[in-house]
Amino acid sequence: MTDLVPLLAGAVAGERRALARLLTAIEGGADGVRELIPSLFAASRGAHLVGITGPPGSGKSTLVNALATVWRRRGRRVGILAVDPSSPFTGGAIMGDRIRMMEHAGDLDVFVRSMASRGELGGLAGTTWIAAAVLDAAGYDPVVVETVGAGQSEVEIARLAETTVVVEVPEMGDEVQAIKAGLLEVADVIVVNKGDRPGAELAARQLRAMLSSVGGRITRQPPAILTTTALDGAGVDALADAIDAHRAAARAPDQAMQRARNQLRRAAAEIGVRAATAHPEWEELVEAVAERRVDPVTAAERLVGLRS
Ligand SMILES: Nc1nc2c(ncn2[C@@H]2O[C@H](COP(=O)(O)OP(=O)(O)OP(=O)(O)O)[C@@H](O)[C@H]2O)c(=O)[nH]1
Ligand SMILES: [Mg+2]
Repeated sequence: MTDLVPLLAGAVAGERRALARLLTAIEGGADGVRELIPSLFAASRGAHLVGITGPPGSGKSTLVNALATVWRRRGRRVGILAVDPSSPFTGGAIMGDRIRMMEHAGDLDVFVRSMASRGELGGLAGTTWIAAAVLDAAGYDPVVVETVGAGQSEVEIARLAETTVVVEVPEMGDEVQAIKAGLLEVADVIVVNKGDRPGAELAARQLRAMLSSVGGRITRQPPAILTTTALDGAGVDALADAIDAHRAAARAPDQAMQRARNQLRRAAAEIGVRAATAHPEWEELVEAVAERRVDPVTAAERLVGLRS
């Protein structure tokens, strides 16, 4: 088993090479990752964990790049994880992200990493959470996680972030209704990017009207709705303000509890599945279910030790 603790120590001491190697080990689901988690938890410096999600091509990477510029000006060290859930180890989106983030290439206080995760411990969301914790321990704050807002794992990543920014574009049109539920669930800040295109202000107004007409959001503040043009930086200062301002709200006890609940639920689900599939009677019970001798619920309860 690889001992990753020395790499963590190096990353905490500011060694970029150690940090990069550690992230590679995490991405690849190395054996030592599980044992690293308690040290990682203890090494947290309390970075603001920011999730940026939204449809493909809405300008998330460009926006993160522009945000990094603003945050650097404010003296922050910025850690960025661009998560590509669809295409592990392929060039496309990852190369694109690298190019878009090139502006910060010579800046030691911006760390950009693309991840196509295959790790254990909760799949994509679990691995991303661990990688984000590494960047936190290495002294980056904020730590920004970019994901394409398409599937369940992305929503989960958003749930783990303290502040979730959903990036939309002016042309969303009828999509507005469709995205309503998802937006309400995860967004702390909604950005209509590509503000240089027609309809951006209109789209922002529609979103505001829509969100104010929806009740039931009792536990959280309504999201701020902003317009940006990531390409030239218009509105990006205000976006950074909104994200920074949300940090305090995100750390209110009820919000922290909700995030902890989500984390624990996800970890428990993952561990439950792992325990079940590693159980010596797994194959036997699979057969029994296939032959309809046992129902799947009873079998699962037996596998996780809830029934003998
Ligand atoms: N007109 C205009 N184009 C933009 C703006 N922001 C980004 N783009 C362009 O939109 C395209 C997609 O930008 P990305 O930043 O890669 O978008 P993304 O959401 O990260 O894309 P994926 O990671 O592939 O989902 C690029 O060609 C950008 O140059 C903007 O404010 N205005
Ligand atoms: Mg991107």
